[in-house]
Amino acid sequence: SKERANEIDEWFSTNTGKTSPETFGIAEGKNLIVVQLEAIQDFVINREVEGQEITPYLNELIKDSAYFPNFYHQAAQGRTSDADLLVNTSLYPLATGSAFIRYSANEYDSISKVLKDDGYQATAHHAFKGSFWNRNSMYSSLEYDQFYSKEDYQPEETIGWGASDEDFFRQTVDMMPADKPFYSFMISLTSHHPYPMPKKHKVLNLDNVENELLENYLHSVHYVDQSIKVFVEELKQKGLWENSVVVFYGDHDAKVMEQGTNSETFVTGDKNEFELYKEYDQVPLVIHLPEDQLAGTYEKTGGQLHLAPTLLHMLGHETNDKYFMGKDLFLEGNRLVALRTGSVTNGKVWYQQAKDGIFSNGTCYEFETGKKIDIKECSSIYEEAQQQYRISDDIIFGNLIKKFK
Ligand code: GP9
Repeated sequence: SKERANEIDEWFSTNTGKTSPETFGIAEGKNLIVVQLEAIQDFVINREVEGQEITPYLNELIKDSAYFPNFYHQAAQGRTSDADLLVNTSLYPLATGSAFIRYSANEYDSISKVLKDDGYQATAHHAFKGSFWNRNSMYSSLEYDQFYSKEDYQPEETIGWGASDEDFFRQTVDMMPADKPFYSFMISLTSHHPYPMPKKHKVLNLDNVENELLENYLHSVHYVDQSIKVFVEELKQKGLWENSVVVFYGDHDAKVMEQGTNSETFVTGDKNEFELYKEYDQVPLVIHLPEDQLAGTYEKTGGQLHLAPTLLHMLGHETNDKYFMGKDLFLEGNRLVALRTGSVTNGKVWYQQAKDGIFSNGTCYEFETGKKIDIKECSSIYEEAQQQYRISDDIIFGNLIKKFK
């Protein structure tokens, strides 16, 4: 109804678009390179197994970057495509199915559109079939100048579903324009479940890891880490590293926590129930800026929904006339993180949904201590999450952004 549309429009004008004065325009005119990493979770960062670092390169890179260890994926059934939607359009994924498949013809606001209006070239890169997750169609709605998919890559090595990440990264750098500021959105692939790796890439000694899925995952993650190193070196060689904001984040969980196996103990150690819930949805977020600006560890909570305004603000773009639901991560305090799987946090309390989905059957934890507290303490963040899902769903189901304009 018209009334509901007005209500939603009003919600955006009062709740979103605020910029952080310390970071607004900090990377004005720079390129933006966003790398969505397949199934990379945060528990591998700064983690050793039998004396070996799993991600030695990322562990170094985060020292020169803004690193958010308390960052969460918010993907649902649409998995990789949901993470893409969250990051590029700052809307929530649907409760069922993938918006990429069900609503690709909609009008969306997106990082690509904002930057293209400013003269950037915007391209998407993923070395798999262009039709997968209906990307061909969705990316034309997001108005990328070009989507480079499977046929555009000539891999020297194929791992799992397609071109090795190393080939993908190298060849994507060659596709980046030299004459114009650009936005490159890239989706890696090698670390896809169930993480099969050729023998020559299994370089870690994992003799004591009994769970095969976890073992393959760790080998795969280590390989991706080393491919990122190649990627960054290539960017440096081309003079792009110092002219670009380069972002890495994990798209969704890796499904390696199997109850009662040593994969669970590896992942969880002696963590309590609450820490376990958190860790299950934590993915790393690493934002590298020219001259290592803003380098440091940011413990505040945040999620994929918040990236579009954060990055656009850094590049000097206001977003208050856009329908982005997220908020700048560099604004003071924690961001609300609502996971479509039923958890919600604001960095003070954490709501964990029960299997039946009934609010009062869920559990409320104090974020700082992991102690269970009265469920009422979680009711306001739960309500807020529900309200935001309704707004996002109404926008997508009703193609409202088109109507608002
Ligand atoms: C396929 C890749 C994997 O193109 O992005 O998608 P997922 O199965 O992780 O959703």
